[in-house]
Amino acid sequence: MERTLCIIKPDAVRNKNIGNIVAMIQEAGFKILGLKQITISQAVAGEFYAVHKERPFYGELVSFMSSGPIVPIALEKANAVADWRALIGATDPAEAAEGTVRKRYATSKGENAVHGSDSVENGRIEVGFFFAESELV
Ligand code: FUP
Repeated sequence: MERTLCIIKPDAVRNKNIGNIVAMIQEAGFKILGLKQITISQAVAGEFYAVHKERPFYGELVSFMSSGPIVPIALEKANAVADWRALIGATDPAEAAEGTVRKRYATSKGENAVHGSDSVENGRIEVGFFFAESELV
């Protein structure tokens, strides 16, 4: 079984879309291994997105991700990484396909409602970033 990390980002939490996004996850057949609501510091957000450190949008991304509560969700399913990315849609909601999470709920390319791991290896690493193994059922 493959694992991937979803994060419901601060914009989607503020817009009261936690329930809508969890419903999409469950209707698509993912098993929820862990789910919590937390607020992260700029330092933690910066660590999570360290791969983007040199990108021009890094500062805004880190500020945004620490601007309010987020909901990390550990997901499991066969082909979880690719299937969750397909359900999320393109980074920019203007380019996201009909029926995707970002098409429905994202505000902009920067405030785009959800995160999804980009590889099987990162899926494992990112689930471990937010959850101890003992928190996963
Ligand atoms: P994605 O995998 O679709 O979440 O996109 P990336 O890993 O390329 O980017 C991570 C996050 O950085 C995005 F969710 C939002 C932010 N970002 C911007 O703000 N501007 C950009 O041009 C690209 C990404």
